[in-house]
Amino acid sequence: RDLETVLQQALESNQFELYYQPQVDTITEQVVGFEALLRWHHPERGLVSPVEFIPLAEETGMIVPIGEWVLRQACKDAASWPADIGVAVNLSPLQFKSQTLAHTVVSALGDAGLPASRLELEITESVLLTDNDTALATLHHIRSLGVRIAMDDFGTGYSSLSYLRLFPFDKIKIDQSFIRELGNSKDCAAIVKAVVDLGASLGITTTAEGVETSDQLNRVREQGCSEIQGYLFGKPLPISSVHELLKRHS
Ligand code: G
Ligand code: G
Ligand code: MN
Ligand code: NA
Repeated sequence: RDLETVLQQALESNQFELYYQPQVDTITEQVVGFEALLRWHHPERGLVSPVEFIPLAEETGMIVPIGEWVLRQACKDAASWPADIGVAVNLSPLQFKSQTLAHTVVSALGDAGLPASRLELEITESVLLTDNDTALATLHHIRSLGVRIAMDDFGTGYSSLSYLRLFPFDKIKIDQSFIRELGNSKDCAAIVKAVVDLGASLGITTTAEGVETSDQLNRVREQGCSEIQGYLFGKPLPISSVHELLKRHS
């Protein structure tokens, strides 16, 4: 069977599941939200990483219905969490091509009963690389609903700075590669500091990704990152563990 059929059947037979990774306030160390991360329970191969199947879903176009499922499921899950806890969803460039994305977002929020302010959408610069007039218009429309837009994997692309001029992002997520080297590289520390300061002067908050040690936490806190995400506070968790964690949230 071709890939498209396999992914279609995976979707129809509920083989996809969302895991959630905590996002934590750097100062209070309280959970403020979760990033939804897709998992595929393949009947023969077991748990398949999105690194393996997202590219295939993009090639076949199946990322559009799969992405819609992710958005709807994440909004439904988040609607049962405390009102101060948000949810972040990753979007692929192809989801902007369908021209129905803004409508899908409105519909997902409405069906779940989730206020727009609790949803954040993460995009990489590749969304703005091609056909950026349509993508930009869609992004503006979605942001006008009150949904926040985050730039993911910041610093790894070709011209991240010019994208900050193209669109009023609400959040910058500093790529893990910079955080990993924080303790060993003065240059990485200087880059993280510069991104935080740049964000602050543009009114954009910053999240440090891939924080694994308390030394890294201390460093990004000193540099003024407002949130962190990483194994130090938690790996991506199944929804049952999210509910356990939230029981302790006050
Ligand atoms: O935990 P992790 O292995 O989940 O994620 C690997 C990669 O897959 C990351 O780059 C992440 O952004 C991407 N990814 C995870 N879930 C989704 C999703 O629902 N949609 C898209 N487009 N990408 C996702
Ligand atoms: O590309 P994006 O930032 O959406 O994907 C997040 C990816 O980073 C996921 O694969 C997630 O599992 C992974 N991740 C999150 N926190 C850490 C961490 O502290 N260390 C490492 N090595 N990976 C992480
Ligand atoms: Mn992400
Ligand atoms: Na990222």
